[in-house]
Amino acid sequence: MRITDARVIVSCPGRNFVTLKIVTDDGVTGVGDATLNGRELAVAAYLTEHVIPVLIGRDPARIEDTWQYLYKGAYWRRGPVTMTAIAAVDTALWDIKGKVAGLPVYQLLGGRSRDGVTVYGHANAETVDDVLTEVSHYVDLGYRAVRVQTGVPGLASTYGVAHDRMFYEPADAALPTENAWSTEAYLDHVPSVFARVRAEFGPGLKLLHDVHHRLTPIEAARLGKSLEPYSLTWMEDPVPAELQEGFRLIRQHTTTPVAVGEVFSTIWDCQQLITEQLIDYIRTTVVHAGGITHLRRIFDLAALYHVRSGSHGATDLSPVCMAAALHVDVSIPNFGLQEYMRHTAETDAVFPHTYRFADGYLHPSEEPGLGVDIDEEAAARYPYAPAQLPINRLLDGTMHSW
Ligand code: CS2
Ligand code: MG
Repeated sequence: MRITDARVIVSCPGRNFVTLKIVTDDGVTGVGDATLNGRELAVAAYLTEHVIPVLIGRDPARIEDTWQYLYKGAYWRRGPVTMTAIAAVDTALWDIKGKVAGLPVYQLLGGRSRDGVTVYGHANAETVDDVLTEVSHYVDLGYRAVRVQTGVPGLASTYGVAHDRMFYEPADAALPTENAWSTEAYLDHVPSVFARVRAEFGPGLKLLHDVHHRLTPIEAARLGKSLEPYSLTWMEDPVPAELQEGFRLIRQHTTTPVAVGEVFSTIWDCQQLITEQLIDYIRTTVVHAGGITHLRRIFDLAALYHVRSGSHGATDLSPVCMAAALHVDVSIPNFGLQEYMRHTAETDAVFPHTYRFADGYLHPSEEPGLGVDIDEEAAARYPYAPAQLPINRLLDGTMHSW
């Protein structure tokens, strides 16, 4: 069997997605998500100009060798663009391998370790009263876990509070919109939000919160300590994670579990966080951390150190990524939670898939391969539209993490 063609499909059904489709001489095809929010065309060019030419003629069954070829062969290693491109190839090759074997990919990863993949929803609203209504909505839908994000009094906008409650898309303009931020106002506000939510919904519901890279370690320690009475499942991205040792300071002060990793692209980005047990959940994903092959390595390292998976699953990760993620989630021994921001109907129409939500779980496809594809005719109806993520400044104008 040989790879005879590969093409990059950029489509914008409500938001931009980049998809790699690999074609073999047997006619079997595979797909991989290559979407990097706000930098989509960088990955598309990397694949088109530097990867696809070396794929033609290769044996699609040699997934590991292809991964090593693309990783070591680039000379310039790691980073989100390179690793997203490698991820797309890897994912498409696993799709092909499953189709050739006549098995859903999770069967090639060791089979089921659980009956379903527990997912979390996204309750968000400007006010606490409104967010209570949103939490109730997700509980009624059957979710066992809900992320809670509200506005911050005195701030015009903040991360995680969407215009459309169900579908959150932060890349909202061709050039970055500007947000203003006050850590003091945020730290004063958040504990009261979770006091209300926990009081309303009791101890059984898993509650999560995304800090979105905005604090210093000591500020994160203060936040974690203030949230301990409300027993969160995790506090996400409390600080920018370039300084992995910085998490030691958080650990010294609070038992609120920490989840990090959606912006990581390799095992080396989180090696110290995992091996020093500075985090409780690793949020790396199929699309941004080198595909199924590399993600399995990260989760296997994590399993040695009591760290569970908590993969990113926002709307800017396509249904191709979600389909692949579920095959990993359902099979690994140290699964924690899977983020599940629902895609819009127009996105789902471009990416027909057979994973399904039921009773708080997502269930992977039972079809051979990943159980997802891209409808190229439908995709062509949605041309690329430039869109970038916002930037964030402190009230005095200082650039800050968004
Ligand atoms: C967020 C994302 O889902 C999350 O946890 O961090 O919404 C993130 O902001 C986007 O994926 C960025 O494109
Ligand atoms: Mg996040």
